[in-house]
Amino acid sequence: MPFRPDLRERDATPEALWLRRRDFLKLGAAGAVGAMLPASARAGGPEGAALPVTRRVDMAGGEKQSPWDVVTGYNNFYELGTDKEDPRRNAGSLHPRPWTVRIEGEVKKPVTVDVDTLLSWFPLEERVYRMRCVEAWSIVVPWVGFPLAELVKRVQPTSRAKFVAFTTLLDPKQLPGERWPVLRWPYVEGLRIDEAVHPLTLMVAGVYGRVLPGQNGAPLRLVVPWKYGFKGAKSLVSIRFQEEQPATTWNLAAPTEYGFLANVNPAVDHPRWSQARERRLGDFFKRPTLPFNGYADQVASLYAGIDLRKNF
Ligand SMILES: Nc1nc2c(c(=O)[nH]1)N[C@H]1C(S)=C(S)[C@@H](COP(=O)(O)O)O[C@H]1N2
Ligand SMILES: [Mo]
Repeated sequence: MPFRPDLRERDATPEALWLRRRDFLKLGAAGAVGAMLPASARAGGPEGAALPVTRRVDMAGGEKQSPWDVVTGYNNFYELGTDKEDPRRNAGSLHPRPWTVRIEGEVKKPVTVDVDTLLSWFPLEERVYRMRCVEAWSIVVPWVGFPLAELVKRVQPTSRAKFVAFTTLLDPKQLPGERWPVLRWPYVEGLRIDEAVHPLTLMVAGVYGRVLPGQNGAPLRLVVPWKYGFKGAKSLVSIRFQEEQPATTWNLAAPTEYGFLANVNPAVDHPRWSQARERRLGDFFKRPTLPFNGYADQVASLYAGIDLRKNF
């Protein structure tokens, strides 16, 4: 499949259709039609091993959480396919355990560690966040994870650590989409160090109290709720501290469309569509998109003096 710069826009609206199909499957699951569907196609509630959660915080202003079926069935994870229902269908090829993560680069205490050992170092909390995709849909998700700041404290960055680079697994056997040059693989993302240690920045290992499904980036992924969803790199194998600003996958693919900061900004349109409004999956009407996805009071000061039109 050749690289198509419009690959994502074609997905910008048909989620209404997708949701109707899910409703149909839900109805069908109760009867004979449901019996014929593979388990993966049946709509249901949270599945998977429960995670020990020590604290629950609602950071979505009491908004209704998006259903499990939507959070785990309508995904962007191009390594598992480019259609929204592909990642759930194809997640079986990804083996998130055992799994090793490297914490490396400009730190005093680099470590290569089994993901469950890493998770045992930190109390896990549930954080309900609004999530805004660059494609102008949004969801409300009860993530389970720990603040990246806690990990940063533990590995002790050197004074040269100005940025953090995140790298997804490169293994076409587990992530078959990597056989096609849709994007450059592995998927890479990055944050400034001050963004990385911001208390909202979460390393996520679960959702809805359960261990993260493959399609959501098991066993460990990044979540930065004031930025567009593409910053949240999935299925991480490396977290590297470095002096230089890291390359990022969507910026490499289309630098005029996707910047490094990628802060949610209703005032800066994508060159091919407006970012002023968004559709919460499941809603009929669109709603206005909020600056920094509604987290401006907590993060706007990080960008004081920066022209956010130029630095989109
Ligand atoms: N490795 C990897 N990470 C990724 C992506 C991807 O294609 N590959 N898609 C990104 C995009 S565009 C979004 S909106 C979020 C979606 O996360 P979710 O499926 O858990 O909602 O994952 C992000 N992380
Ligand atoms: Mo996205």
